[in-house]
Amino acid sequence: MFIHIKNYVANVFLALTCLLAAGPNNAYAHGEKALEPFIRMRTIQWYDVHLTQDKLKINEEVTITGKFHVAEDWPRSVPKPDMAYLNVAVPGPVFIRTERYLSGQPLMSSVALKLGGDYDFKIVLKARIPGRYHIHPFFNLHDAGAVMGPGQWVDVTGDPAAFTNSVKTISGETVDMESFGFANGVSWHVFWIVLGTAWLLWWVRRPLFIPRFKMLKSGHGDALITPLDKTIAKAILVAVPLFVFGAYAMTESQYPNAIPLQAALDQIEPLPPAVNAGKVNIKVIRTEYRVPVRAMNMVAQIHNYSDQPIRIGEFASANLRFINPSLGQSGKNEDDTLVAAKGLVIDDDSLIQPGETKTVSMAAADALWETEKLDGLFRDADSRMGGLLFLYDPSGRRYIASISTSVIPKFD
Ligand SMILES: [Cu+2]
Repeated sequence: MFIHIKNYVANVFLALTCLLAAGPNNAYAHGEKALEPFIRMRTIQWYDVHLTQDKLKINEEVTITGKFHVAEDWPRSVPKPDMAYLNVAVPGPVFIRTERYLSGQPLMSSVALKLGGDYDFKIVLKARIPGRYHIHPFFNLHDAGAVMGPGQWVDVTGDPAAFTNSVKTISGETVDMESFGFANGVSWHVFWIVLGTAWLLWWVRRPLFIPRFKMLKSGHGDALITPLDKTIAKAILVAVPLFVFGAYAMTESQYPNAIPLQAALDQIEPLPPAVNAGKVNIKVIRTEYRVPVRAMNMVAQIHNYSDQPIRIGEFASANLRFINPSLGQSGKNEDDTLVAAKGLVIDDDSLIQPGETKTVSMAAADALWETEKLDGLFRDADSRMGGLLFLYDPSGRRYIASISTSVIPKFD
């Protein structure tokens, strides 16, 4: 038993040493794969995420646009998205966010998302510190965690000293956000730290727990607190609130029109359904994941209610994109590592005619299931998978269907 623990400690130590030795340049992942697979596949389903540029200079802006579907089959164990915050995952304050919109409306605070809704978003970032960063849009879901969108590398070059961030206040004055209020913030922190430490030291310098306990036991408890202690305590009790109110009154008179930090919840509706929404209905009958070949095999019944013949072009789940190569659709980025360009194989890939119901068997196969740690699904208490199926008619118009299915693992 003891040997066991010793080995374990040695292993942990070794692992930590390796991590440290690898250095920050090798630390590529930053939590994209950390959440349970069923959360990444069945909560926020990102698609069409696009960056306007991946090389920018200090002070230049990059706009991230994209869409996401809020899965209907939201996992039972994940709190509903009644409070969600859209942000961008970057390593530290290397950008500033200057604008943010959801479904065309300015997004100020957190937002409640509606299950089954589709939203589009737009975030504008301004480069602040040079470097090479992997940036992702992501949703912070209250009580659940961060669901990452697809990431992309961005290079920022230039002189960090040239960065400017000034805004015009409502009183008409222009302030530099990089330094505004900094001295004030530091002074308040120093003030409270000094006051708190002094009060602590005042008591710590005397005999502590055991001598005090003994005095208390022997009935000399009164001697532990001197009249001077009481005087100081009373002075602090009066002086601190007075000081705080005084400072507050000064701030009020100096900045009469201040807007407090906003704590309300934004109410933003999903996008109106696309004209062809609901024209394709997909019922997944059976899904097996074949562990050795890393293939998700789905048998699905597809009802085409539209007036156009359609074909399956892509299956997307947890930011992985499995493309049907015979269709070669959907503007994929060649160096996007999360795209399996030949990942989707369909047994009967002929057109599904208007009004037709066809049962097809699809295989989304790629090592990405494993490298993205989605194959851990079977070790979860919730082995359901979800994703978006993109279908196209001959004119290239896209039909999106959200699917959800339980998955049976196959080990042969
Ligand atoms: Cu990343």
